[in-house]
Amino acid sequence: MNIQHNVKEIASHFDIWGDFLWFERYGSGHINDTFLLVYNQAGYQVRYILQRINTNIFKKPLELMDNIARVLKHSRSKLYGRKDASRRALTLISTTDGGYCYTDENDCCWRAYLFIERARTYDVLESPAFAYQAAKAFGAFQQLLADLPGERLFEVIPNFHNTPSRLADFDKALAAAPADRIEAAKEEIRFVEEHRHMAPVFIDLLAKGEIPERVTHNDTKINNVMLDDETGEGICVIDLDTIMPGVSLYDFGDLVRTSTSPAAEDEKDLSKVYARMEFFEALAKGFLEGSGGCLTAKEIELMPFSGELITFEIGIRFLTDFLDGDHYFKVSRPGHNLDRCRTQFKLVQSLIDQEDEMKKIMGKFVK
Ligand code: ADP
Ligand code: GN1
Ligand code: MG
Repeated sequence: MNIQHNVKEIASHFDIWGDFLWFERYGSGHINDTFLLVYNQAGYQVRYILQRINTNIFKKPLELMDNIARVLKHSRSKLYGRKDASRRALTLISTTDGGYCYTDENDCCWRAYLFIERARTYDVLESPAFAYQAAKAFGAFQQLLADLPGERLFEVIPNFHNTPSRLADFDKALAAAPADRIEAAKEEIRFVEEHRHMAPVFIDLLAKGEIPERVTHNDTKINNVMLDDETGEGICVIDLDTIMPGVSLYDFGDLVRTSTSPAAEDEKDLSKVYARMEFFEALAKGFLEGSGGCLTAKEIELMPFSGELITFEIGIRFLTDFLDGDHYFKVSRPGHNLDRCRTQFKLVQSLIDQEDEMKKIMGKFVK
């Protein structure tokens, strides 16, 4: 879906001075629409990010923005006095009437951020050094959220990482799916059946109090952290829409899902999809260091399994959307969601096959 927006007019509702020069679509996210804005401010080109929040998915954008504002205020308090604070935490731009969200005449909700310069995101990683840096930043983010003051954050999408509930959605979609889609996905449907026992592991442990509920990011895919162009350091965690109460293992797992394979999430050649153990090692080291001792022994023990579980969960979500007619994730070709599902399940298998190796790697970090 490629909706045309009057971006310049929408941008005029934010507190940005200078002359609007141009804009372009930006990023490769599956949910929101992101634009880069460029202004002339006293002879300098200054950039901003403008985003349309997808309100089909995020039904309560004001509560969502309230979560983000609280987290950013907390980050800022920890960065107090640092010259580079505006590169280390997102900075929201107020609307001209003092809010954080502008609602246009089509009821679309918009927000704007300062653009973080001299840093970038990667969809696929080429070096374990980057995996280490990215995981360290997400680990530090986990630690930062551990003492977020105030009441429980708003649950932006209930059951977001409740794998059994994702499985139930899949069962419903399968029951209603057209025969041609079921036929196209028969191998993947079988994979779900063979692995459905994995689904409840984290939710059950959470219910039993064996792993804690925390404030978590919930979308720690590798292109949601900005790495510094010069040093490679993970300087800023972005894409904060899904911050809410959750399980930290899903955050570590999503790093495994999106960093260990050398192939894109929608790669058609499945021989290119497999988990690289040197990347797993870099991720584990970075996440443990970054989180600064805030994880429990049980959470650490389950880190190898976390990549398997979330990759299975996201594969189920892509498959569900395929069976359901592709309404949730943005797609740019027929069968796109099925291709994505296939890479996920190939990666799940590769991770399962190397679970002993992952456990051995963890032994290097814990006594
Ligand atoms: P989505 O929910 O669609 O994934 P993101 O918030 O992750 O949206 O933004 C999409 C991309 O835009 C990111 O991967 C990143 O490359 C870029 N981006 C987002 N916010 C900023 C920012 N403040 N500064 C620079 N680049 C950004
Ligand atoms: C979506 O917005 P983006 O592209 O960062 C999705 C995640 C999935 C991811 C799969 C709100 O993330 O949950 O893991 O696609 N976000 C939402 O790539 O559903
Ligand atoms: Mg993103």
